[in-house]
Amino acid sequence: MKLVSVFLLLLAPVLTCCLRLYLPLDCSDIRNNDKSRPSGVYTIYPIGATSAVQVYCDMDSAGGGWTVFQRRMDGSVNFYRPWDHYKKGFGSAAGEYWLGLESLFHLTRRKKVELRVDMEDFSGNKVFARYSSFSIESETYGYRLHVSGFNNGGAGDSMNRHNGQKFSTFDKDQDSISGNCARHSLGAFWYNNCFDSNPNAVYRWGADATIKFVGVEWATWKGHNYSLKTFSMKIRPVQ
Ligand SMILES: [Ca+2]
Repeated sequence: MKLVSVFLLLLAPVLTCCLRLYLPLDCSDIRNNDKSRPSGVYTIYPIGATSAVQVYCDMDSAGGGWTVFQRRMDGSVNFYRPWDHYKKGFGSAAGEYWLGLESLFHLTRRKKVELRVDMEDFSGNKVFARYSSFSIESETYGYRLHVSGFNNGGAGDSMNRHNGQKFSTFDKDQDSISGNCARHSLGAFWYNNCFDSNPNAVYRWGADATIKFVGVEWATWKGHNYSLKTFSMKIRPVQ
């Protein structure tokens, strides 16, 4: 018995070391480890061994390896939430969710990443926008957004207006107007004065000219009275 205990004690550091080495930081680690892995839900460790979190990995778009940090698809999750929820994340990786600003900060801090935004309307049209550089600052600096290097996949550039902005929720106003963009727009985002992109707003099934500025919008593609069917934001290390 004693010998076994001593053996396990000696083995512990080895196990700890090598298990930690194997924990994927993001979806690109998972893909690089096995290129046959399909798109789906995986566990990643964006802030180290104790930070396990489930995400959806897009292994199909442009070579795969994308870590999805925001996803809308059916209106099943309420996205009108306070700061604390946007910091920690909410929803389900198999469906609609927000990964969380703290995890996102660590993912963009450890590696240089690009951003891809995929969207679809209710007629089955699909477009995207790609940005060669994407990062956010820490909570101390309001999770300020840095996004550049736009590449058009048909969607147009609805992120440029948000570059350099801090993140805002209805209970934490860090936008560029005297009013509260998150409250006006029923969402949470890197609002400016207020937005071209409002992906965390109300899921409301397509076009409706009677209620503008509160849907899942990407203005440079569909304007401010069309709420999209699917929307996802994802990052991948720059190769
Ligand atoms: Ca304000």
